[in-house]
Amino acid sequence: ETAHDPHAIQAKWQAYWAENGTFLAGGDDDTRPRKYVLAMFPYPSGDLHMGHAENYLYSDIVARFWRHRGYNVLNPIGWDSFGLPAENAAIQRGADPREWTYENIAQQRESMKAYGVSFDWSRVLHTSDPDYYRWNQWLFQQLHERGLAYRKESPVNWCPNDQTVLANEQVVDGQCDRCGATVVKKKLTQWYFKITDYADRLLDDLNQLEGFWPTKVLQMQRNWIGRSVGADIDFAIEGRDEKVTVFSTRPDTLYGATFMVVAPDSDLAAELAAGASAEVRMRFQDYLEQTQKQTEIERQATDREKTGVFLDRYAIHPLTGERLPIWAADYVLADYGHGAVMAVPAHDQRDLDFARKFDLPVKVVVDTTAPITGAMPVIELDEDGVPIDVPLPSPAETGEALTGEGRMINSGPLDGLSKRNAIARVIEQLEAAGAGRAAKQYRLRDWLISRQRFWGTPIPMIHTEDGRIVPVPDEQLPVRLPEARDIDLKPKGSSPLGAATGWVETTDPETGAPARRDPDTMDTFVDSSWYFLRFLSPGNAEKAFDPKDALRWAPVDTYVGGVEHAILHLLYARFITKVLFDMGLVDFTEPFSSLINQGMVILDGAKMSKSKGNLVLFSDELDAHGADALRVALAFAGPVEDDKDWKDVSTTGAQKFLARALRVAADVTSEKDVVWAEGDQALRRVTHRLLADAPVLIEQTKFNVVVARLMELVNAIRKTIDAGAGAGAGAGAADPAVREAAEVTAMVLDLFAPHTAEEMWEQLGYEPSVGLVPWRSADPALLVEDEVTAVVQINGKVRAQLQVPAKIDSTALEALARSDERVLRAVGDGQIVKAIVRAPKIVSLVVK
Ligand code: ANZ
Repeated sequence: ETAHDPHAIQAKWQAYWAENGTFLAGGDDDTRPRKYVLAMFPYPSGDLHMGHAENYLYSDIVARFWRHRGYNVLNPIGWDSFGLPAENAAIQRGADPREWTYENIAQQRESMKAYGVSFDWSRVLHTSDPDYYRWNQWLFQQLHERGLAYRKESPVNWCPNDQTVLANEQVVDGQCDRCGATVVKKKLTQWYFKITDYADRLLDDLNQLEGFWPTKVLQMQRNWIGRSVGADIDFAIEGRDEKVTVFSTRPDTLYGATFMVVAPDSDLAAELAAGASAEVRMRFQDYLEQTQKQTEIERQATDREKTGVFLDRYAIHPLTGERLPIWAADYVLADYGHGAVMAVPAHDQRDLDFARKFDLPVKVVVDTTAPITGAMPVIELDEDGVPIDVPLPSPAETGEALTGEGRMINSGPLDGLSKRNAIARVIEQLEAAGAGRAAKQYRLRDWLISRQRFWGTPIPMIHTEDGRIVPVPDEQLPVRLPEARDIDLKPKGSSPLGAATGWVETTDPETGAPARRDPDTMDTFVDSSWYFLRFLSPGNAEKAFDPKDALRWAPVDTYVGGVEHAILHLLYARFITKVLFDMGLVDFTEPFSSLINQGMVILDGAKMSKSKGNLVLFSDELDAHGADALRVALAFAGPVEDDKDWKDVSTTGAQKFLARALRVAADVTSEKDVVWAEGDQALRRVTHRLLADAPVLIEQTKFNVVVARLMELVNAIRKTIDAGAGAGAGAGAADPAVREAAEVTAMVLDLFAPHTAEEMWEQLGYEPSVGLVPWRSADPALLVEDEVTAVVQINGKVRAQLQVPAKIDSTALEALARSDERVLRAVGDGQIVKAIVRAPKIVSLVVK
């Protein structure tokens, strides 16, 4: 027997699928229910890697599954083809980023095709194509029209290496998430998308996704949005007309505020210092310089020695009229809340550390030893059982802030109240005094979308000579990128497009006067924030997408991708979806109904990377083992969300399994019209249990379990064939159950090893494609559990026999016995005084 050549059958079936459009989504006239399955589209940097192999495998399993279940499935693919790596590679090699990008796309496309993914290849998109990014420009203008795209000057994250700004989301531990350089702050005027307008909806709508998205991702999104609830409190400042507002999550502790702290790098600090003595001004200036050298992380580290300067200015407590000294200290951040806090050292650890360092007063306003409703007070007893009166510790002495709950003290009208009631009461008081109100704060910041780079979507705005900023008229879209060869791409702190004179110079659409294009390009996360909608209306020249198509297909039913996108991409896509909903263009508010995050493929416990030289290359593995073996090995390697160590991924094991599967199909000798019911019952049970369980397992994304069950079925088929060899007509290879099992194997194997499955299907005498075969339903009669006969004895005499499941437990068996008619009759007026039960076989009753 010759071993099968995976590459030959791959080529054969891939050509068939392409020629027959096997996996194209059905059109408008297709009446089947629809499913939209999507793998996060790749970035075309070099060839695909093992992470992609996993990603497209899982989404393909789901897509193929739904086709068998009778759905009209859309499983499209495209490329996220703008971005820095293309540009950097281009700069290093002197190549054109466009050529580099499209060469990589061609290579990745080949790999995907060789991998046998059932994509709808008629809908391919590249975000760097003008007919895609034209709609990015449209989207930008839509946001601009609605006040959701705006310019402001503010300190931004600046990557000194890539010479561009970064969104907050792209700064990881103070470093550029692309190149690892330490990110610095720089004041620039940039374009922002007003995602903060949607903060509440972005947070609250996560509840809809509970159970459909990984809990970890939901939590990361919640933390990122970071909603805090509390109050804004206004403090009058001596020698200043305007009040200063602080945000506090603990307004209940207002009576414990003993000083105020402002962020040294805020405008407020500079202004307050400017009104102080020359000496204070100098000390403040020094301190500011020190602060600017610190990263945000360093500033927030709790174990750091507190630093700060007294500004020699005073705030007035809004309820008591006390004078509170104002300090500048770096633990207060300029861009959170209002850049100023009321310091309550008794109940906030940072404030306490600061107060102890600089000898500021500490005033306790919450008695944390007092019992509070809903919590059991901890009462310690002495030797005689008399409660020990626990004294309230002094934070000034212990150095530990009292952060727990308790009852208010030293707080005038708030005394005796719980935290919750005190918060409500103090907000009423502040409102009455015109000195405060309930307020919320978010960690989320507006989305900075301008980039000073070439390879991206040009921002479709024009700066006129008289200082207006106007949209490029719709009929002039797209604003195309110029040819790269005419431009110096080296990063120099401003967009290379600004130096492309012929490109940047334009005219004012209203007056015809000379004007300049906005030289920046958009963050590529704009491109990926709505691409899933473009797949629905491929090539539409009038619209980004047709709302009718969106109504038909969207939202995405199953989205598959890496957990590295848990915040950025998913948050932006959710935001843009809500904007499109508000525009009336889509009828849903969440883009991805369910989300699968695949684990990483690692090697010997370590992340693979080019720099470590431990890369397992996708195309190498594909060449060596063929697509099906690679797919089966990965699917079998473990639960979807787990990391998979490549050294535990057995492509040889997978190859052997596939060869066995092919062989059983080849061995079948019965005709297509055999009566399955006449086949071996034990084998039929294995087959039908797989038919019944696989749909549940697939929906639970337990793909590895389904592969294991397929292996079990193939083994069972082999056993039946071998056991029946020579046993006469209708046995062994001729057993109808063998044919049935082989056919089911082919159908289910299609999810994992589609080329082998097609080959089996053909062997079994059918026309292709096995990929479109309707799922066979399991015969309930073959699913009943194994049963055994249990006997019920009464005083030693057998009175009844019961058919019970083999797995029945003693309690259930006894209950069955006691309620059996024959048993009831035999017991009559007697009393059951004892029952001895040995599940599943015997129940012995003693009756008196
Ligand atoms: C008084 C107070 C008393 C506070 C207390 C806490 C405990 P989250 O939960 O992160 O929103 N804060 C406000 N603005 C700040 C800024 N720009 N930089 C640093 N800290 C700032 O934290 C809100 C709390 O952090 C606020 O509540 C404020 O301190 C501080 F027993 O006000 B609190």
